[in-house]
Formats: sequence, structure tokens, C-alpha cells
Amino acid sequence: MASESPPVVGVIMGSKSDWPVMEHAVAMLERLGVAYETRVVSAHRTPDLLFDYAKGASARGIQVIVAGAGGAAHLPGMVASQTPLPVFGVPVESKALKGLDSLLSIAQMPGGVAVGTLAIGKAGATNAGLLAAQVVGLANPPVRTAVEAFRAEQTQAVLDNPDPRP
Ligand code: RP5
Repeated sequence: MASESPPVVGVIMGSKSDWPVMEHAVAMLERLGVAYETRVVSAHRTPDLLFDYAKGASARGIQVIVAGAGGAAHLPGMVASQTPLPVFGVPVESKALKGLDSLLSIAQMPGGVAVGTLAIGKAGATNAGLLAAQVVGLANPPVRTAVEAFRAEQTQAVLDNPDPRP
């Protein structure tokens, strides 16, 4: 876990096989000093756990949930249906359809139950971690400062290396 502090972001995923993508959300949270927890919660293989996790997250101090899944990616939407917390969904690239199935499964929510859908794969996971930190940072000045510093460093790195050639 990111620190000794109680976790404020929950990073969940449908399978261990999602970790190579979802670890990028965790890496961003660690970089920005956000306390998190992470575990496998499957919409289809462990539906009771999904309900318990989503219903109990707010009372445990979780402020944002990042949920990654691939294929018939029902995890983010079902979690969102059971919690008032903001949920960010990460479409994990699937073998058969390259994650387009995951993206559509997560994005096409019915009006009234919201999931913030990110890009497919690594960029989406990275940005889910960043967005979660930005939400936490609204009421957590050190996290907000870390987000601002990250963005400034990123900008400076581009400006310092304008030559595109390898
Ligand atoms: C989804 O099914 C998971 O999120 C994963 O992306 C996909 C395949 O899972 P495994 O068969 O690799 O466990 O529920």
C-alpha cells in the first residue's frame, strides 16, 4: 500500500490478469503520495464480494474507486450502482477485440448511474490514478501540490527535450 495512512482510493480489477495494466494506476497513486488499496473483485466470479466491497467502501474511508476490467467489463458499472463514490473505469485490452468490447461495456452506462470511462489500457490506467488523485486533492492539499508538481515536471520535460529524433 502507498503509505501508513488509511486508503482513500480503491483500485480493483476483475482478474489478476488485469494487473499489468492496472499497476499503472497504482504507480501514479504511489508517485503522488495517495494512500490506496488494491485487490481482485470479479463481477462474474465473485459477485457477492463486489456488492460487499462497493457497499462498504465509503464507510471504510475510500473516496474514489478505480475499477479495471476487460471483455464483458461489468465491474465498474456494477460497483457504481452500489456506491455514491465516484468510480473511474479502465477498459483493459482483451485478446479477441483489443479492448473495444471493454471500452463499450464500461462507457455505455444508462443515464443515472455514472462511470467516468478512461482510455483503453496503460494510458487509461495511468489517467485513472491521476484523476483519482485530483479528486482526493480537492480536500487534501499535499496531494493537490503533488499533482501540480507532476504536471509541471511533465511540461518541463517536454520543453527541455524538443528534438523528436531518438
Ligand atoms: C474480466 O475478464 C477480467 O477483468 C479480465 O480482463 C478478463 C479475463 O479474465 P481472466 O480469464 O484472464 O481471469 O473479468
